Parts: sequence; structure tokens; C-alpha cells
Amino acid sequence: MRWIAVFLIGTVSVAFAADRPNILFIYGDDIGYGDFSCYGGEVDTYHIDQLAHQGVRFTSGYCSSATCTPSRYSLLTGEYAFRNQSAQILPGNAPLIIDPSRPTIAAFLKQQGYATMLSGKWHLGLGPADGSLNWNEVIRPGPKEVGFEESFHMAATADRVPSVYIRNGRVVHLDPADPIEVNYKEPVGNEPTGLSHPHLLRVQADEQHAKTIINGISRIGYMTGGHAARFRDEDMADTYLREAKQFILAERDEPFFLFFAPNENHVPRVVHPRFQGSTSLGPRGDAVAVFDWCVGELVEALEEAGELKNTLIVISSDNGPVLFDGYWDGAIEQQGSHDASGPWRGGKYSRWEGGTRVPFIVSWPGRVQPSISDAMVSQVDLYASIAALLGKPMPEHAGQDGRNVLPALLGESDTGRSYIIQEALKQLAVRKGNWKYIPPGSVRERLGLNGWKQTNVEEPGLLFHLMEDPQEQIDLAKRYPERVKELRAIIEQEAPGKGVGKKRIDKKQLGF
Ligand code: NG6
Ligand code: CA
Repeated sequence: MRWIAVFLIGTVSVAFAADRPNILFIYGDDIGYGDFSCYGGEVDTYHIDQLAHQGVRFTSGYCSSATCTPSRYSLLTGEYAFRNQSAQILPGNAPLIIDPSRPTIAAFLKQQGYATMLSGKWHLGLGPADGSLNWNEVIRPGPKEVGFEESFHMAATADRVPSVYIRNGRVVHLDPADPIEVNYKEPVGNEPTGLSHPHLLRVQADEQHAKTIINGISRIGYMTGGHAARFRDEDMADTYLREAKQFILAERDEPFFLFFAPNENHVPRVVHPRFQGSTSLGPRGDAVAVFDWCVGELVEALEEAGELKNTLIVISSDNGPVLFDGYWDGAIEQQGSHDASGPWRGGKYSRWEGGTRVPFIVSWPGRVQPSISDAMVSQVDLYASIAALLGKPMPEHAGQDGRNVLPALLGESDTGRSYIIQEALKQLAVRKGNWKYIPPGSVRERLGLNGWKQTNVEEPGLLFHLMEDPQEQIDLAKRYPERVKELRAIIEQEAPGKGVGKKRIDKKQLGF
């Protein structure tokens, strides 16, 4: 009998290792469906394409919302962000919006014995609900309290103060003699702003982005102090990467979960000089190249650690693309024939497909066979699917909107979720199969340098057939009232009372 026992133990331990891969989320910012070359983009994203060719490249992969905070919220919590009123673009001094009693995917994986780390953008708020956060003391609650044992991050976005890095709850390189103060309502200290000192600016910005100048770039919000701690935009990708690589290369017995969330392709797009002009598409194209380079470096680190085969990598983005987003950086003028949204209409801030249909690539060299998948999957599903992979139940009060789409994620099935709710600035839409329904309200999108384009949606809403009409131009709502009824009922069921949006989008939803 002894050999049977040995055989069984052997099998069990092999299965165990294979089902507890390292998990790496590489989460782009404002990267559109059409930005990578494997999705038809004009910048050569060689490293991303390599992973896509060895893995599953999804054509119907979604983030949950057309802006950052809500999508990140859904990714980590497995809950649709429209359920949480606070999950909207946050100022840089907003309190933490994740309830620590609802375990995130990081908390869940930590519970399962994973080492966990965040390197990059956070933008889910920091500090207590009463707003009493002091940037010069321990910053909590934050990533640690919701499951990231290690963290190295900025508070919100690169265009929002405070423009510093935070490591494990402390501002990096903070000089106690030069304390930080942050204010989103009125100026603090004597810092030059974009409005008062436009001659100091390297990039001209709109009024919203014309507050405190850091590194020659005016930001949203005011800060003073923390001079030694201020980041240099040019070094940001290298910095997050260095921290992430250290984490990957650390000696440890347990598997890891790394959430790598660089700034690319968010504004301000001020990349390292070695990437400036590396593409013909201006700063926006250069930022895509930086993102691709980061992917290559992470893969190399995984190889060096001997972990590439046993790492489940997901590459995606938090919302669709935007060209002009507050800084006159030439993104529009230099885009040429590149279409960052790919075949879809709209982008960031928008309920059109381009707002939430994003690149979505799953690679796991030891397990996943190459394919292109049309299965519908959402970032809100990653939590439930990974729990299924580990063979563990989801914690109570967590991830209720996620579906287990593991077979689709691993390229073993063409079936994903049957429908998806799409959110933009707290207004909803639904896609089921090839049908897309946009209820009454407003569809907003950034247009050129002239601000916003707003489409008013009247009763009974808009209905499109995405296969026949990917650009969402031909409204079929009046022709197929039964279909409208069916899709509207899905929204009413998922979000009672939230089906019909407002005619004007609340400025609060835009973070100002
Ligand atoms: C908007 C900002 C935009 C960007 C966005 C957040 C203005 C006029 N625009 O309010 O520049 O920072 O918020 O982007 O202030 S996100 O990707 O983090 O959602
Ligand atoms: Ca974003």
C-alpha cells in the first residue's frame, strides 16, 4: 500500500501547486480597446502581444465602469460600483471607500496564504470616514486594511495632489520639518499654481488642472510642504516597476498576488526621456510604449524567479481611452490614424461600448492554451473566478456581483456571463448577447479639445445590435419594444430605481 500513499500524496501536491498560481493583475489606466497592437493599435506592443498570443485574448472583456475609481472598486470587491454611492471619481484627499468588513480579493487571497502587494495607482480613498487624515502620520485605513500586506502607491491620480508616494502607510521621503497639507477647496501655503504662474508650466492645462504646480505640471487640488517627497512624473513607471520586481523576486514559499497599476495612459503623460518620441503618436503613444515595456520587465522578473509558468496574468484597463483630459499635450493632434477605442464608439466617461469594453488578456503559460475568445467577461468576475480556481467559497458579504467565469478565463469555454451592466458616471446600460440597451438619461463623452459632447437619451432609450452595428448608430428601440422591455427589466432588477439616468450629469460624478 505504501506506493499508493506516495503516489496519492504526489498527485495531491502537484494539483495543489497548479491550482494556487501566483496572480498578477496588470491594470492600465485609460487604455482603450484599440491601443495594443494585438487589438489593432498602431504602437508596437510586442510584450503584451506575446502574452496575448500564448494566452486568451478577449474581444468582450469589460471593466465595470467608464471611470477609474468605480472600476477599481469592482475589480477588488466583486461588487458593481453603482451600489456604492461613494464609488465615483475621488479627490486626492477622500476617505477610503471600501468597507474593510467586506473582504476584497486581496484580503481573500491573503487569507488563503498568498503574499499580497499593490504597486501603482490606488484612487480608492485613504483614511477615516470623517476626513481627519493627517498625511504626516500613519495613513490608514488604506490598502493594508483591505488586504494588501505591502503597498507602494500614489493616493489618487497623477493629476491630483498629493503628488507623493506612500509605502506601507507612510509618505516616502517625508521631511518632518516640511509637513504636507492638502486642500481641494482653497490654496494652502504659498505654492505657485498654474493660474498664478503659467510661465512655470511645461504643459498647459485647463482650469481644473491649474492648481498647485509640482514638477512643472499644475495639478487638480492644492498642496504645500513635502518637497523632498514629491514625485517626478518621468520616473513613475520605473519606480512602480522597481517595487513590483522586488516583490516578485523576494524569496518566499507561498504564492503571491500582485496588483500592478501604473499611471499609463492617464494624464499628465510625461514619460521618461528615453521613451519621449519613441512612437509617432506623441505622448499618448509613448505612454502605451512605456506600459508595454513594463509588461516585458515583469515577465522577465517572473522568468528570473522561475515563476512565469505558474503565474496567472491578467492585463486590462480601468476604463476606455480619452485623448484630451485636461492637458494640451498633443494627443489629439498626433494620433494620426490610430483609433484608441478600436471599433467601438466613445471612450472614457461614456456609456457607449468604448467606455467599458477594454483590452482583456489572460495568460498562464503552464495552463492556458492560446485562443481568441468572444466570451463576455468582466473584471467584476475575477474575484469569484479566482475563488473557484482555488476551490474556496467566496467570503460572506463579498463579491456578490461576480460570476464564476473561470472556464472562459482559462480558454476552456466560449461561455462567459449572459449579460453585463455598464456604468458611466452612475448612469447604466446593459449588454446581453449582441443587444445593447441604453436607458433614458444622458451619454457623455470627451470630444476633441472642446470639452464634452452630450447625447440626450429620450424614452424608450436606445437599442443597438452590436454585431450589425458596432458603432451604436442605428437605434432599434422602437422596432423591438419587447427586447427593450427585457433589457430594461434586467437593469431594474439589478439596480432598482436607477434605470433612468439624469439629463444632466452631476459635476460631483466628475470629481469636482
Ligand atoms: C476628471 C478630470 C480628469 C481625470 C479624471 C479621473 C477634470 C476636468 N477632469 O475629473 O482629468 O483626472 O477626473 O480619471 O478635472 S480616472 O481615470 O481616474 O477616472
Ligand atoms: Ca482611468
